[in-house]
Amino acid sequence: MKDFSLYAITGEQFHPGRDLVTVMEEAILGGADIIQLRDKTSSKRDVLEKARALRGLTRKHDVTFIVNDHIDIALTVDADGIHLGQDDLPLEDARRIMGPDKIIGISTHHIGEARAAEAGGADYIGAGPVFPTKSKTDVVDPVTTGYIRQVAAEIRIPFVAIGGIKLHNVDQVTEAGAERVCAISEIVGAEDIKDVCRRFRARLPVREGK
Ligand code: TZP
Ligand code: MG
Repeated sequence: MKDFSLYAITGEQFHPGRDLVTVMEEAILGGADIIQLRDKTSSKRDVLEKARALRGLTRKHDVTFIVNDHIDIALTVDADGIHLGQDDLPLEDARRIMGPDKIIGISTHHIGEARAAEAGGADYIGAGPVFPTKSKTDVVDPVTTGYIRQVAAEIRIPFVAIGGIKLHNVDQVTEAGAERVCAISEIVGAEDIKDVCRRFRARLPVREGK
């Protein structure tokens, strides 16, 4: 997959009254180089519509586009890939459906899950929630930066730190070994989204992606 640095995930509850595509375009213009559509509440039709719109946006800017949960929607809009949690379709089955060229990302909360994802052919993993977060409804204890250190030391595929990551604590995750970070609320809930993304990018190692 094309490498990336700053991963922005949608969270429409954080920008009431602001248009989804406009918000995500601001993130891209600020330096987000991978975008994920994550929508746990809308109807399948509505998620599909949003996916089409974001596919158009991400093509325009040549950034990677990932759909959370819905493999059928990812394939329908020709997204670059899918992101799956531990309770979603197993990696092996998802790979069979998506084919060898699509990106599959897997959420992990401990090193056993990270090892399994790497061994199973995931393209990247998410590691988190590093810090407490209000963006995820199912309660999961924070994995802390200790988990980031463990993943950085052992896992060879790209990993992205996620969960409660803000401009004020991003240095803690990069010091623990994360080269890529992901955020929802800090990015899409910001008044000046572009500025927040620029500030994140300035704290991350420069990558080829964009
Ligand atoms: N997976 C682990 S934490 C999280 C997800 C989707 C939510 C991250 O949101 P925020 O607002 O950046 O804490
Ligand atoms: Mg899921």
